[in-house]
Amino acid sequence: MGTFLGFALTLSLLFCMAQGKVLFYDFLVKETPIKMLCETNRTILTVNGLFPGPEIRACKGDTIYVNVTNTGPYGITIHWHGVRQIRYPWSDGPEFITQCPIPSKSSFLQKIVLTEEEGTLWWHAHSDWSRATIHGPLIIMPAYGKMYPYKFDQEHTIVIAEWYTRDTKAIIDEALESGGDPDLSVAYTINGQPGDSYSCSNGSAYNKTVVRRKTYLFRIINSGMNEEMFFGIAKHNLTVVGMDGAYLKPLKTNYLMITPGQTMDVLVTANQTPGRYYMVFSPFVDTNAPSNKNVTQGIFQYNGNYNHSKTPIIPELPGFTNKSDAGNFTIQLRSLNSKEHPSNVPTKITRNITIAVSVNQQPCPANQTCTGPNDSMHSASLNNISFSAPAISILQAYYNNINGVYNRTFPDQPPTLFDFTGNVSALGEAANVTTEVLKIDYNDEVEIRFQGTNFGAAENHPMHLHGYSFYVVGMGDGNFSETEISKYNTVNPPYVNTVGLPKNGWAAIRFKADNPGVWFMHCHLERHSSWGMDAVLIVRDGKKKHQKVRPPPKDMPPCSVSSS
Ligand SMILES: [Cu+2]
Repeated sequence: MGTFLGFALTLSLLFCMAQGKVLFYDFLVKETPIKMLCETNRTILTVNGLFPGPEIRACKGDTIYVNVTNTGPYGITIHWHGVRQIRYPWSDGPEFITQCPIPSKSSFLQKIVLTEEEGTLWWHAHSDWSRATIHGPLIIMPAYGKMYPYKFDQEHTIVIAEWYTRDTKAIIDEALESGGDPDLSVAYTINGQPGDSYSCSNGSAYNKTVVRRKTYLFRIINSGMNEEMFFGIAKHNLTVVGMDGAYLKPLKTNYLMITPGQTMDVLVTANQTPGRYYMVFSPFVDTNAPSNKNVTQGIFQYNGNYNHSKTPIIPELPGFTNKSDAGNFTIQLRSLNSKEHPSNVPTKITRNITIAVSVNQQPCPANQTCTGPNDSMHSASLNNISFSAPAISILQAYYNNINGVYNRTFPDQPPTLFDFTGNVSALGEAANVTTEVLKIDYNDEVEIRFQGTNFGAAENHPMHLHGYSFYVVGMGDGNFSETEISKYNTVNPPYVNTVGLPKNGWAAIRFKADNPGVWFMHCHLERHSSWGMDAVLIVRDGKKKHQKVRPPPKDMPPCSVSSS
């Protein structure tokens, strides 16, 4: 009997045994002691005492309830990254966009409505910089009776994170007050382990034991705060088969580049001489801004008899600054576009938006000392608007018709046209600090062209949209030009929730606005988002009953309680 139960449990981790299940999870946010590298006496905020946090595992189309109880010292929110939350933005999570923080010593029952998502997603805190330690996998298997479009023997989740030596809320609070750079992370971790390249690691590293000739599905999540990463395993090919909760046309490569916010599903076959091989994440740094240039190493280790004491073989990865290798990987990605998983790229665009993406500087307020560039304050913007969060949530203001919380004048085009990626030194670098939303009609077919600019420390910006995945129909260096439209891929572009906008380049995305609600759109580099590289899309209700935002739950966290 015990064997049978064990067998059934193992099966349910691999295949879905029923359709449209309702699942329940408990998340306890709490201060947790942790030993990391040379720090022996640290406390971090975790969910259920785990770093990375607990896995949520569901099937396509399931509904998940997560009872989030906050016992931490300040308010937090949790976001289900890549879940569309059709007609139900109430549980989406970004603070002051769809809810106020869950106060200390209280709970919020969040409802995660899965529909089309299939593959690897993740969840993370979406308040201040708490997501540095509050994050974990959200794995969605094919629906009951359906198969993966590829074969593997075993699966395995890899969560990349950045380790800071201080409380991350204190780091960002201080940086925003002084206008200076926030602390850099000091290490990258693989499933909570920095690996043997760091002092005090005592030679320990994350270790995945493999069996020769077996194929492994690696579900890779970049929960890092501020850096894109290259990844590779010495001597082994990677086949990328999924991204951001959707399937890709299999792409064989010996390295990949993954931005913060992105997830990738990768097949690896253990087909080399039995031995120990390093798997390495190394940052992609295409900017003059300060950055953590360490790497993190885990070990891909064959079982069986061979000389285990030999130093593992190191993979050859692109150098830190190799923009062309980063781009060459990204532009090869295609969606699977099979009969069972078709692409539906919008082709009758009814709303065309161009958004200039900039790193700015704001003048230092009178009677204050600022530690940003040239004694100014760091800032960032979309279409020259540096987003300022209101004191109550935009969703609550929108739903309840409360005036004075936000303006509706986010422009569809950059307010001034200039050579975005050229010499911008003669132009002023300050943006308008304000709270604007972009209103979109239900069922609009939307194209957004993100245009990078050369202000400040230009770099790759992983632009993330809540409430939607979108097709990346085009991408390139320099300024966008209309001649690019004829080169768009409208057949099988990748369907993702986060696109790495190339440094001083552009990216064009398309989606059908079929999910009414209030949806955050922001750079997934935490320092840029904190500096204002954010916008809010309000997709209006449709005319029919099933095209409207559902009513809120009764236990929405109150907005009157201060979060700090
Ligand atoms: Cu950015």
